[in-house]
Amino acid sequence: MADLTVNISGIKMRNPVMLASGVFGLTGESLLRAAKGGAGALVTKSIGREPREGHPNPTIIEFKYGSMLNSMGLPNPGIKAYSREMKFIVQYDIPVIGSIFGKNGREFATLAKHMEKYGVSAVELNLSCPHAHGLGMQLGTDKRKVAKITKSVKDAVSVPVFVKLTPNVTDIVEIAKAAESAGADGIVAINTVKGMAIDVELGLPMLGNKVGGLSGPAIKPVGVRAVYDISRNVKIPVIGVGGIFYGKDAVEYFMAGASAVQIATAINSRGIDVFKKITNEINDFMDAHGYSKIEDMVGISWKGRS
Ligand code: RRO
Repeated sequence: MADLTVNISGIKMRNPVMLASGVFGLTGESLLRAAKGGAGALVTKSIGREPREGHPNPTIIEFKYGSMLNSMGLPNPGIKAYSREMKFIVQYDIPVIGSIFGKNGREFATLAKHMEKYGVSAVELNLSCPHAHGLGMQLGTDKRKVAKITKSVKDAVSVPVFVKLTPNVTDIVEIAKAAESAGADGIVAINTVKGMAIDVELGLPMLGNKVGGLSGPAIKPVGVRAVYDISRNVKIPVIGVGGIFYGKDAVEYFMAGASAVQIATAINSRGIDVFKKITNEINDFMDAHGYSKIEDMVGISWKGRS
């Protein structure tokens, strides 16, 4: 039996398979279900200052083989009301990471302080949602804004600060480096890939918001490439996310340079105990290939072809 525990910037996890930010992290009860399903840590849905309903329906389209296009539009109850969900989940013995979004450094810092008060182990800055006006990737595609927001949050809280990046940029490495220089404790890569689908019978966009973010198996190579390039150029840990459905997908991300992984879309196909399933599959792979700890696999692909 391999050692599956990891320590990411001081956050100790029983396994490296985390719940990614998404609709599954909106309530305390659904976070608990992911914990019982075997997650090593939980990331909340992204929470903002005020309650937000999100974009008009339809907000999710499912494709063949498990990929999805969403434009939820950051629905959330607002940071004050979210204290109820946080009070519920922090009683359990599992790291909770508070995902937050705002429109500038001041707003992010205020949200981070609330999350810290609620007892999170870390905050994750959503600088990458692909379809929200003045938020998410509209900030996260500008390295100066990424640095400024990261620094504001670092100055405001003492818990680790992770920055979640968008793949919808020319050079993701320069954005990751800007976050690192501003004090980020980890990079999370990637958020969804901006996309669109059209109903050819109606001649209309399928999503209420017209554009959305693609997730699931279709984007795994995009995520692996991002993690590979980022992790070779920063010293802080990289958490890989995008299209991980099976243990070998997670192993691919470790070998690209990720120290842990996050799962969201796979819950829809494999159920809420997908975390246990993927952890067991990682363990089987490690046993079969003689790896004794996760670290032994991290970044091993770097020494291959140039
Ligand atoms: O809520 C969303 O629509 C959403 C968010 Br906050 C995000 O970061 N990424 C995404 O694909 N959808």
